[in-house]
Amino acid sequence: MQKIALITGATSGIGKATAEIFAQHNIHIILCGRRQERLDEMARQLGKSVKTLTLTFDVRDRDEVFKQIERLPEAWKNIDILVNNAGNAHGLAPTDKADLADWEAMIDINVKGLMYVSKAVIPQMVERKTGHIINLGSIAGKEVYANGNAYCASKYAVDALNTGMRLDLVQYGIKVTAINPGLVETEFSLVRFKGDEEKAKNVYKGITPLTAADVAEVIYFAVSRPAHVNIADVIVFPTAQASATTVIRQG
Ligand code: NDP
Ligand code: 8X3
Repeated sequence: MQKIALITGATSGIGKATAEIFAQHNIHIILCGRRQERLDEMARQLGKSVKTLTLTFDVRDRDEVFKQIERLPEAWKNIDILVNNAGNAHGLAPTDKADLADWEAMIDINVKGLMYVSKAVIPQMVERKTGHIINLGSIAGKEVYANGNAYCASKYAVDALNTGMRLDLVQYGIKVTAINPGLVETEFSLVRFKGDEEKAKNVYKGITPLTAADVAEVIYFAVSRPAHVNIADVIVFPTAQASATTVIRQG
């Protein structure tokens, strides 16, 4: 039977690459994000090989999240794989200078948004006693670094939610996996630095960062294990990185 995956943040970076690799392996996909045009284009591309459906919502909008997931057509209701990927860093500033609105955005999107989507999707997995939830954490959810403050807090929360989900849902045969990447070149740094391309580029200067496809391959590896195997928690670094702040740059 063909599986159905719901991927949040499918318009860019890791979510987009995950949708692409899932499509290559014949998994039907519910593509979620805020940028409708990008979702439409992805649905057009991936729709050549698998069935796709797009849902446009901001994960911060609790009512909209529940409304759209509850209203899924019958054929799409049984979601086998949930990829909780939507999220970003907003700002990189010390605690005393950081913008409180940025802090709120990261908690609202990375933590509360992930909670809303999970609570909307999990009941049918519990009822069917099957499912796989992939939570995108980060090395920032394993180590706090200077100026990382609220982004790290949001990813530590994802780490705790991931473990909590695994403990609570194991009785239903639901797999829960955390994928925790280090430096991946996507739109992530552009968002963190509010569109400043120079600053975004500097994050990856002198190293070969991970690509979104590198991370997507790890996600696909996790979802393609046999029924009795759960990849619980993975850290993925570029070779030049050994911790959140230990990065060997050339030149
Ligand atoms: P991108 O900026 O490339 O992608 C972020 C995705 O999240 C976009 O598809 C965006 O879609 C979606 N998104 C952001 N805010 C919202 C929102 N409010 N509602 C709905 N969707 C939203 O970044 P990445 O692909 O790098 O990031 C994906 C995940 O991986 C994040 O959780 C990030 O924290 C994590 N991560 C990234 C790392 C990196 O170095 N890049 C390292 C470790 C973890 P749209 O704008 O269309 O809504
Ligand atoms: C993204 C990786 O190092 O910018 O989660 O926090 S880092």
